[in-house]
Amino acid sequence: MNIKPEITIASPGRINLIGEHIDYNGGHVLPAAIDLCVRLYFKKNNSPECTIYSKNVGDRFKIDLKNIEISEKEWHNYFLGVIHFIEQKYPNTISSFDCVVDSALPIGSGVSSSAALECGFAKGLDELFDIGLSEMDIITMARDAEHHFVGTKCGIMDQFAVVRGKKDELIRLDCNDLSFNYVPAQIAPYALVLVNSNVSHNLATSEYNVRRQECESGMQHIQKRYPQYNCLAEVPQKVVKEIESTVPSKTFQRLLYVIQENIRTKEACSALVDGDMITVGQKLFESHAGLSELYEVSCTELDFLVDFAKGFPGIIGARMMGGGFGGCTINLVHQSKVNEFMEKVTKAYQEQFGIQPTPFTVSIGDGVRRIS
Ligand code: GAF
Repeated sequence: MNIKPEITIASPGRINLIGEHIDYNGGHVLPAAIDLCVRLYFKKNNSPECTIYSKNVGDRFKIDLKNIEISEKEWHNYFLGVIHFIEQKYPNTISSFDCVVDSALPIGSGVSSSAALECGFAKGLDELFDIGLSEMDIITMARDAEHHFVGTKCGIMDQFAVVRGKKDELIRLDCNDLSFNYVPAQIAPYALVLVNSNVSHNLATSEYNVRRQECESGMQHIQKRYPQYNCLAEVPQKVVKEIESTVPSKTFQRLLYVIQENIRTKEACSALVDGDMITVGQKLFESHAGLSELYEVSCTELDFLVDFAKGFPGIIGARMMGGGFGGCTINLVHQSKVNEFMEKVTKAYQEQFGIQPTPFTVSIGDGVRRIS
């Protein structure tokens, strides 16, 4: 399906340098939008229905605006959810339209192709129908679509980075009060290399939601004794150690990880500002160890990729990125070693798992925008 678009939107994926599984615990994260985007093409139509066509799925579906309900097909829900939440806040602002989606982002790979799609879709509808959505409307509506239509109880980091991303800047976001500032991504002489493991274990959504519940229940235990704390990421480590015997051991591990990762993120951010890239890299390795051993959201393939990076000259830091159970690792690689690393990691991973990984460099780009 091809349309002559009235509006074209570019909506980027995101990286997260450090601060994983921290957003829904009210801590600090350090994401950025990247130069890889999903493009969405929009035009109004005069038919009673809307048509969405995804070039990546190779399929289309129709939407009756009077009857927006959760679909059995997951990919429909990204669009249905966004329409539902726009209609809830700004009733009767959307009329029939056609939309074509073409994504250069690998799907299910930890670069948040889903937030890119939802935010890009909301932005396109806003431009097409002049709805007047604010940036925070787009961020929260995309997040709510994910919670209530797709079923992942995600935090707000991905949508925030997709909407507020800025070329060559990381975003230091405090997920407790949503205050943020831009931090120049001065990482030279290192480059950002992602390695897509090309595995996506189907535990991803269910275990993600379980982690969130474990943190919430751990926090309730903390608050029974210490009602003054309202944000898990900022609870002092000694408080968590005090309640160790009152919570299941897995819950204790999750709490410890969150508190340590939040501290690491702040330290990495200061090191970045000071130009101390070796410390930044070290924090990435520590973050991966926590994600793998305490938070248990890594997998054999990601652990292999990070171990390989650790032993590779010219790499100062690496870790899994995003929700986990597959997807990409993020690596800080000396610019002179990028090609050699990409070649060697491909060979080693293929020999180990019989799967071809996809290594690629990324640069930091702008957030969601109208390009025509
Ligand atoms: C996914 C979620 F969508 C984010 O909100 C975040 O929790 C991330 O996993 C882990 O840091 O991308």
